[in-house]
Amino acid sequence: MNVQAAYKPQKPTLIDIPISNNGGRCRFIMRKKKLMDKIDIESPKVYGGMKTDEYLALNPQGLIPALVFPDGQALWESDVIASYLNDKYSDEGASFELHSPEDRANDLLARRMIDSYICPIQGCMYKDMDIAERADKLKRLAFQLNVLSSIIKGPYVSGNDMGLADAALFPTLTFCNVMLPEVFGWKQAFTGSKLQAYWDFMQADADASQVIKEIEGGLTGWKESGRFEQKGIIEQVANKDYQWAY
Ligand SMILES: N[C@@H](CCC(=O)N[C@@H](CS)C(=O)NCC(=O)O)C(=O)O
Repeated sequence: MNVQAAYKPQKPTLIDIPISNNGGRCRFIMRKKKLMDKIDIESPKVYGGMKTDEYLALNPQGLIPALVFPDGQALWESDVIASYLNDKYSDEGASFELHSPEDRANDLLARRMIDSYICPIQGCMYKDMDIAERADKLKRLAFQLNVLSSIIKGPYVSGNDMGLADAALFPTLTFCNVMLPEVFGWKQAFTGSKLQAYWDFMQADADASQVIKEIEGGLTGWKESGRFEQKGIIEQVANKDYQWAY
């Protein structure tokens, strides 16, 4: 899509903020492929925010991340950006290629789990919503995390090789790992044993750990600014007519 925007990137630029889990998926690939000098990262503030006409001309969904180019083109949807980076820079840095149709299918399934089932309800951990909706979505999140656990082959999502699903999963798991215990009182975020082992494995990866720190930093900011009180979440969770911990 061609746009006339006041902000003109000098090189391919990921529009993103550190707390973004969908952006974290792209930032991990950028780190693994050593693209940090080739691709800039800018906040959507350079367009005045995500809902301005300038930004909506690039990403009509008004969401981050987006990958914008000096010629005015843009890509959006983190899975699309991740696939593009893997394709465009296939010869650089780490590989995300998997070697059997079965492993590739499992990788795609895990990415579908994140994009179609988990990210659409993750807001139950931190967005405004009424108590019944939050409790229902939290229950669904607990179920989906267990489904996710069941498809992990280990040590990576699809076995011995890293795939694009590995970039997709751990940033969202970071949200769960912080907020499910701290805000909703879970004993541990990952009750599925394969998911816990997977989380431990990814946390030990230096590049993943950088992205995890970026996201955790944003979540600490939310906590310190009183977000969970302001959104009424702490008050809702005190209501024991609903189940909050799984
Ligand atoms: N399916 C989209 C989801 C993008 C998305 O929801 N991004 C969040 C940040 S991680 C966002 O922009 N939220 C702002 C909002 O909901 O207004 C993707 O994978 O890129």
